[in-house]
Amino acid sequence: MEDNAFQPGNLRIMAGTTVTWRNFDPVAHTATERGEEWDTGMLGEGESASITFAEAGSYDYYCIPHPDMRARVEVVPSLD
Ligand SMILES: [Cu+2]
Repeated sequence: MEDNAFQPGNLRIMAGTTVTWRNFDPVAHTATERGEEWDTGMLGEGESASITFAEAGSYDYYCIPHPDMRARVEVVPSLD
């Protein structure tokens, strides 16, 4: 999370991968799945949280305080 954006934005990862979000901004952000299947909770400057994606699927997420911050994690069974 940097400059009020998820960087990098969309990710394509293999099932079982752990993704870590770290906040480089002075304001707090979250990474929250649209259906609230997962949520990092509020992360202040310098804080981070990790989510492990066990199952394949496409997960759109956003930041609760800044709904214009959006991205997607695509989890695939294997990377070809
Ligand atoms: Cu935010």
